[in-house]
Amino acid sequence: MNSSCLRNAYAEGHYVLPPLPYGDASLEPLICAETLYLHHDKHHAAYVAGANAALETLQLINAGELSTAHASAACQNFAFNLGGHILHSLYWENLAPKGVHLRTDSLLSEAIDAEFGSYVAFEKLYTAVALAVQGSGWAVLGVDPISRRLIISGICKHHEVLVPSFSPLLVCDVWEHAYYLTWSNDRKGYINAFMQHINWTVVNERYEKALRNEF
Ligand code: MN3
Repeated sequence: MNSSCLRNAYAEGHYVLPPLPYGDASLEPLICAETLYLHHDKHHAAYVAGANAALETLQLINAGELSTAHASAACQNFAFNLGGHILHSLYWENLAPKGVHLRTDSLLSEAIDAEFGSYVAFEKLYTAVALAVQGSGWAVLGVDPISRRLIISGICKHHEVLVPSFSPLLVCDVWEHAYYLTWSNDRKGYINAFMQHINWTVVNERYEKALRNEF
């Protein structure tokens, strides 16, 4: 993982909810203030609490104070909740109130052109993947750790259909709680608006760190 926001997601032995980098109403009309408040303060907070609870269960098993019969469920809970904590931390940071353009002389811009042909082609594929996620999940632009190439992939829930060691650069939450109050069932409208609010400076920094294997 390669983002500075994750340093604010853990403190003194516990996962913690990082503050939003902007106010609740900053992403209107993409995301209404009520959605942003509920999404951050309730949904993301619940994943933080769930990750801490699952970690505590695993520590009890490790200490012999709880049966190993609980291990499978604890691992599932840990992956789901920590996955949610990580993805949401990345999500808040890769959005900006007015969006920040991708510099055409940036490494990421060159890589997008090389991999997808053009920014427009990238946007089309990313949107298609985000629309195609079945049920609740995420669209992710990331770096394959073997080829170092850019890949667009979908994630089911927070932790399924996930490539190990894949470095996420740009994540879009397509769970209904991310957009339903603002966009109703129009997921495509939400994704199109999301594309206009990306903080490409942050995404390019993540790309450069991923290439340097910085975590
Ligand atoms: Mn969410």
